[in-house]
Amino acid sequence: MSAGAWLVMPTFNEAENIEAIVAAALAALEVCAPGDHRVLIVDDSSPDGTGEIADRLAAAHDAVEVLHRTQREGLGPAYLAGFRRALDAGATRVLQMDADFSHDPADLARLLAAVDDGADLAIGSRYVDGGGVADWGLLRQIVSRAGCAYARRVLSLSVRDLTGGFKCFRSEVLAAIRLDTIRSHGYSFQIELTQRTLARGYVVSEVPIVFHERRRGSSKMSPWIALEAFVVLPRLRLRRDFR
Ligand SMILES: Nc1nc2c(ncn2[C@@H]2O[C@H](COP(=O)(O)OP(=O)(O)OP(=O)(O)O)[C@@H](O)[C@H]2O)c(=O)[nH]1
Ligand SMILES: [Mg+2]
Repeated sequence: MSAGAWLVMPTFNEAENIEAIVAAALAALEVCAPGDHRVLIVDDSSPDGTGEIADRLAAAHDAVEVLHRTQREGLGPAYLAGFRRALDAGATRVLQMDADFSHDPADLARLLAAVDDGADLAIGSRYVDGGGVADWGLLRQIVSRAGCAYARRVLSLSVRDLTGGFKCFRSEVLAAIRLDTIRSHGYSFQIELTQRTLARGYVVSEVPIVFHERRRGSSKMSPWIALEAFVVLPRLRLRRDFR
C-alpha cells in the first residue's frame, strides 16, 4: 500500500505503550492525512514481546507495518532502516516520533502542516516560545538545555532544539543527505540529521511542542549515549570545516 505520509516509530521494550501509541497515531494521522498515511514500527527484537504485539497490530490495520531487526543497534540505525523503507515505498513526507508518549501524537498534524506550508524539515521544539517540558526535574532540564547549547555552539547552528526526535522531513531531504554515511546512534543522530539538512540549504522550521516524561516502560537513554554526542560533535564540526 502506498501512502504519502509515513510515521516511523522505533521501539525497544515498549510492550506497555505500543498498542495505545499506534491507536493514537492512527487517529491523529487519519485527521491530517486521511487515507494517505502509514505507520512503520521498527523493532529491534524487543525481549518483552513488543514485536509480536506490533505484528498483531499490522494484521489488524492496513496502515500499519512492522520492520523487525535482529539486533539492538540503537535509535540511529533503527531510524535509518525505517527511512529507507519509507523512501523505497514512495513516501512524500516522513515523520519520526518516540513510542512512549513523550511526544503527543496530536502534534503530528502541526509538523505535517509546517512541511506542507514550505518547510523541508519541521522540528518539534521544546526550546522555542510555546514549547517546553512538562515534568522534568531541574537537573534534567539543565542537562538537556546545556547539551543543546553546546551542540549549537560547536556546530554554529541557530536551531534551538537539536536533540529532540519529533520531526517531519520532506522526503527529498532524506534522499539528499546521504543516509548511508550516518554513523551516530543516540542524541547525536538527531543532531546530525538536522545539521546535514541545514548544510544543504534546506528550510528548517521549529514547531513548539511540550515534551512529557514517559509514564510507562523504562528509558533506554544511558550516560553512554550522552557521551557519544560529546565525542561525535567535534567530528561533525571538522567534517563541516573541511567540506
Ligand atoms: N528499534 C529501537 N528503538 C529504540 C532503541 N533505543 C530506544 N528506542 C526507542 O526510541 C524511542 C526513544 O527512546 P527512549 O528510551 O524513550 O529514550 P528517550 O526518549 O531519549 O529518553 P527518555 O526521555 O528517558 O524517555 C522509544 O520509542 C524507544 O523504544 C533501539 O536500540 N532500537
Ligand atoms: Mg522517551
